[in-house]
This record gives sequence, C-alpha cells and structure tokens, in this order.
Amino acid sequence: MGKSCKVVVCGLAAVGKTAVLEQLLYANHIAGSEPMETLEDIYIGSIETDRGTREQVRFYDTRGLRDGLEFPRHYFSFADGFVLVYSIDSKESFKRMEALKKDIDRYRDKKEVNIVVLGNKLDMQEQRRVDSEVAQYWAKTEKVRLWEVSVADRRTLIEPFVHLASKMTQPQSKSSFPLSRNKNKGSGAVDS
Ligand SMILES: Nc1nc2c(ncn2[C@@H]2O[C@H](COP(=O)(O)OP(=O)(O)O)[C@@H](O)[C@H]2O)c(=O)[nH]1
Ligand SMILES: [Mg+2]
Repeated sequence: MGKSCKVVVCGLAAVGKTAVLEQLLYANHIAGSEPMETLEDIYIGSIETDRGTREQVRFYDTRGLRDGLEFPRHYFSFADGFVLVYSIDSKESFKRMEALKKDIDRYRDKKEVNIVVLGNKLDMQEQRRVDSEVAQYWAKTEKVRLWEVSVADRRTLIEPFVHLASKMTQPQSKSSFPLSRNKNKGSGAVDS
C-alpha cells in the first residue's frame, strides 16, 4: 500500500458531492433522498488503480458553496487531488466549478495536483442547462478530464475515481478501491 493521497471534493451546494461519495463507496445513496448539509466528512477508500495496485485515498467531503461563501483556502495547500462537481441542470454550478478550478491554479502549493471534473445528475436530461460539448471543450482547454455521471447509475462513477487514483499514484500502480470512511460515519468498499 502506497502513501495515503488526500482528495478534496468540492462544488456548489446540492450538486451531489456527498451522494457521489456514498454511492461510490457504499452503494447506498438513493438519488433524490432528503439532503443533509455537509460540514466536513472524511471518507477513507482503498482504490485499485489501473496498474493493479491498491492505494489508500482520503476523501474530504466539503461544505457546499453558496453565494457569499468562500471555499476555505487551507484545502488548496494540502490536497493531492480534487474532484470538482457540478450538476448538469445548473449553469450556476458549472460557473462555480470553473471558478474553483481557477482558484486551485492560483493557490495550490504543490506542483502536482490532479483534478477530475464530474457533471452530475446525468439522469436529469430534461432539465439540462449545461451543454455536454461546451463542458468537454472547457475541460480540454483546461487540460482536465470531465465525465458526466449519475448517482443513480453507480457504474458511471468508477472510471473517474480509478483514473484519479491512478494519476495520483503514478508511476507505481493501477486501481481498485476498498473504501471505508471514518469520522462517525461508516465504512465500505468499491470494486470496479
Ligand atoms: N436525480 C439525481 N439526484 C441526485 C444525484 N446526485 C445527487 N442527487 C440528489 O441531490 C441532492 C443533493 O445531494 P447531496 O449529495 O446532499 O449534495 P451536496 O450538497 O453536493 O453534498 C440529494 O437529494 C441527492 O439525492 C443524481 O445523480 N441524480
Ligand atoms: Mg454534502
């Protein structure tokens, strides 16, 4: 087992950050269930990378951003990776995600920071406000990978997280996670 990587999960309130983690690690989130506001929770996962190694990852699930709420700067200095989440039914959430990407570029201390972007709630096609191609074009210019995902379809969540874990732990290994979370929550496992 390699070193433990620290991944910060961030984005506008209610885009599904907590739901994504719970569904990825425990497969127990029902999309549309009563939201509970997050302050900060830490989930510990063991992920099998695409090189076949298993890496421990610490996910920091952060408080959802709203108007007037700045993302705490301290996250920028210790994170090895970021999962930026927006919701395809909210242009505002995409804008906030773009702003977070800029802030990461501005404030990060480490040279090597891996970022993946999730456009969540893919199941809500009729409410789509963020065009798929526009989002992918943005990702290309920013040199980040972007996936549209849905908590309602857990399979869509695996690839982005395996990719992130694999990148963060290069050059040694590949990916698979058994994941458990600490801090008064529970524990779980993810097999791809
Ligand atoms: N339809 C749908 N609802 C989702 C999805 N992901 C999350 N949700 C719902 O969106 C709400 C907010 O989710 P939550 O994880 O608390 O958002 P957070 O504030 O970003 O942590 C909850 O009611 C979730 O069930 C998804 O992929 N599809
Ligand atoms: Mg939350």
